[in-house]
Amino acid sequence: MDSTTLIDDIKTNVIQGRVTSDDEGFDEGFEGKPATVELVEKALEEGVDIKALIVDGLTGGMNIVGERFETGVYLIPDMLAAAEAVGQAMDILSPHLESAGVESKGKFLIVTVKGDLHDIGKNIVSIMLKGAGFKIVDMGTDVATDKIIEAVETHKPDFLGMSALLTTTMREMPNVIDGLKSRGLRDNVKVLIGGAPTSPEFTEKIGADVHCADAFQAVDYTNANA
Ligand code: B1M
Repeated sequence: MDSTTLIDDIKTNVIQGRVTSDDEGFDEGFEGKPATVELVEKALEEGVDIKALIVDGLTGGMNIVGERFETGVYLIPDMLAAAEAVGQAMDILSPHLESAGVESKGKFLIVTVKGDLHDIGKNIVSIMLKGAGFKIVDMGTDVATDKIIEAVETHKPDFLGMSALLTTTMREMPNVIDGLKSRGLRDNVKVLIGGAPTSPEFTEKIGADVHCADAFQAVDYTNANA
């Protein structure tokens, strides 16, 4: 099987919410066929480009899932099944993205902001940065603004990455930046933001340092500013 077909198959299986070959999928005809986990393992064996696998296969699949949710074709359990498939795929890919024994280039604190439970994108960013040689402090999802500011004070990270997937929760980002300013911490840390509703314009407006459309932009920025 060529690598494009393999990546397309991974994307299809994410859309079908199929983690392993035991899962039926939403449409007919998938029973018993290799699913996301088996296909990702095969892709690794065949030396498929991991970046293309993540961007076109996993993220591409989740984007279609999002469109189907928006148009009412998929419900929340369907989104969760797809999210589980991507999560397990990233668990398999993670050791291949983390370069062993690399001296830390700096400390990176990463969170999903208050009120927001989406963590797939944040986790991909974390894994990629770990692979690029940064020490990661991952505070998880739905992290209160005060807790983020306290963690910047305690951990003294070189970078703070904030993720928000909801138009309502992205509004917490300027609160974090204002809190950092009022505690005299803003100049000690570079602030990166990401997540579907964020944009370069929003980044400028709230006084963050950089907008990252994907995990690769986060790696490029941190490497350039380490
Ligand atoms: Co939610 N959800 N969801 N959801 N969900 C969206 C975001 C939505 C756009 C779907 C839609 O309507 N089309 C919509 C938001 C609408 C809006 O605000 N405008 C939405 C909604 C409405 C909701 C609920 C409110 C639904 C409900 O309950 N009625 C609810 C909210 C829960 C909450 O957070 N409080 C909810 C719940 C969920 C699930 C729990 C079911 C599940 C999350 C599971 C999980 O994360 N563990 C889920 C999912 C899976 C999605 C979609 C389908 C996929 C998100 C995703 O994982 N994308 C999403 C639709 C979509 O985005 N197409 C949707 C793949 C991921 C790799 O991309 O997260 O963008 P992304 O991350 C990228 C970049 O953005 C960037 O790099 C990443 C990797 O390349 N990036 C960063 C992200 N963060 C970064 C931080 C950085 C740098 C880069 O810092 C350095």
